[in-house]
Amino acid sequence: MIRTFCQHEIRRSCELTGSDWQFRPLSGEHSGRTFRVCTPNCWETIPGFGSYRGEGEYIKHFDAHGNIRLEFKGIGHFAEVFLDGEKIAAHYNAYTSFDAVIRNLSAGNHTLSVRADNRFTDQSALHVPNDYMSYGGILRPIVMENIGDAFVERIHVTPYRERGKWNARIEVCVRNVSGAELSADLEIMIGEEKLVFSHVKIPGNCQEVFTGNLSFDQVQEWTTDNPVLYTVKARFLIDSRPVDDLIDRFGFREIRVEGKEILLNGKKLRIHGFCRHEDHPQFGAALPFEAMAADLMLLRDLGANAVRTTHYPSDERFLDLCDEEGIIVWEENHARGLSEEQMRNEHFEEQAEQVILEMTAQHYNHPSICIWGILNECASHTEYGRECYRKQLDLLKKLDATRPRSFASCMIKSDICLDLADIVSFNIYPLWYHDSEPGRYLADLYDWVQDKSGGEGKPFLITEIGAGAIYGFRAPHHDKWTEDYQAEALEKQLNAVLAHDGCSGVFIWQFNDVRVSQEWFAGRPRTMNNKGIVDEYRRPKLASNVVRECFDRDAKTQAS
Ligand code: ADA
Repeated sequence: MIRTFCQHEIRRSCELTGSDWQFRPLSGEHSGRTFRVCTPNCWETIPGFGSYRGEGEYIKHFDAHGNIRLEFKGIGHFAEVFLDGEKIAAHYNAYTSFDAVIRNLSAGNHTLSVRADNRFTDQSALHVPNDYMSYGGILRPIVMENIGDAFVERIHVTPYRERGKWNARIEVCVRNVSGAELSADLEIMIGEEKLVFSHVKIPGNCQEVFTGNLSFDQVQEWTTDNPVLYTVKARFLIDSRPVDDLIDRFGFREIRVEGKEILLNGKKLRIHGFCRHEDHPQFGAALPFEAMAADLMLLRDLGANAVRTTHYPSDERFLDLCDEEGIIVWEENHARGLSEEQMRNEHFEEQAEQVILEMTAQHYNHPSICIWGILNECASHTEYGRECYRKQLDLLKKLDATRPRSFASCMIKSDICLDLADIVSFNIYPLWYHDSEPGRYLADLYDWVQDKSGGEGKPFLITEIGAGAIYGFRAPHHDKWTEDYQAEALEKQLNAVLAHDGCSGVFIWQFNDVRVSQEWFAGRPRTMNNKGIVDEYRRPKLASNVVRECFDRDAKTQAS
């Protein structure tokens, strides 16, 4: 499955990922050997490659002809792509899509080679040894599309209310891949409403953005209780003949900050969330759609209404599910815990800003995304770090002024970037990394924020709080790493956060146990981050009952 809805009625597309791929390691003891695999695939799931850090090649033979577009949804984490031996694309970072357009392909069988490299090098400022795993391989689907001389590359829909009515500003980007100027018509439909651009001219090898507005008399808003989605269709016609199209989805909803509140359609938003890594012992980061859907059912059952995509943009199919389920999403660019020295890597700013560009362009229409985040626990306590935060938060605002921006900080009482964010967010671990009493610790931090920190008067979120537990480890002593301790700690932590009237909510760290890179390790039992409320196989720990009770109780309190 590519998306949970049909993206085309005219353009032909098919998923190239699936069976009948070959994997060849290009370094190490196994180089030269060939393995039959199915994709998407993280090579760490191939027997003998559990800790393989190096280069690998995935090969697929397929039939095609004419103009084709290949879209790669996620390759970990340096990618180079070759078609019939010719390089057609390169990309860094595993968590955003990239594409290649090939013109006038001869009819017949062709060979696609996807080379992935998951090594940690100076060229990689974002994928570094860390408290999560940087897997190698084809993490997300690859799609082949048959296109003509031009195709509708993207549609962005910005719903907004004006004089009591809902409107939508629509931007459609069309790419002319032929060498000659094209004269064409463009139709954009939302329900019965239609915009028509007639006899538009697009120069050869150029792209044009067409913008228009539509008004609506009667719409249903997207809310967490009633997440109504609408379909937008763009059709591209040459000589009145439809030659290409693109379909996307959006929701009529408005998210904004007012004083210390986050408002969804004018109503105060209360976050009962989890931080979620894309990780599974059988699939690595290449979770199949069914596994994502199962995670969301579990999250719902735990009383959650929100997910924070830690620490990188999410698979768009998971976002589709969040759109359909009315789950609030904080989506962030890719970074975790980078020191000032790591942020001074010559590639850091360009790589981090590129993720923002791709994340906002590719995920713009998802109504579930209500907060954009950046740079989890990076050096926001330093002047150099501040410059990076400022540039990235400014870039986010330029690309999308409709969503509030934030960053999760661990610079307790030393953060110097809070004035740059719309929402103030902190990661705290009382009862785990320090034995502070959660209520007092939170109140002390909150009071510091309100005292001319630059974050005073803004909404305040706890974006991480939690404790570790090894699944199945129970003991009368209830010491750390027992499920008993985790349950007791979470109860005190959640009660403290949800009782604090300055908090708009919480994202628990974390939903599921995840593998960490052995190069980072940091004393993690099992080379895993064991703070999941469910383990890596999604088996619930004792703390899951505590979370459900706390979230349900708070939901009732808020509703009363
Ligand atoms: C940090 C970090 C998380 C995780 C967590 C932990 O808050 O943002 O990625 O590493 O600590 O488990 O300690």
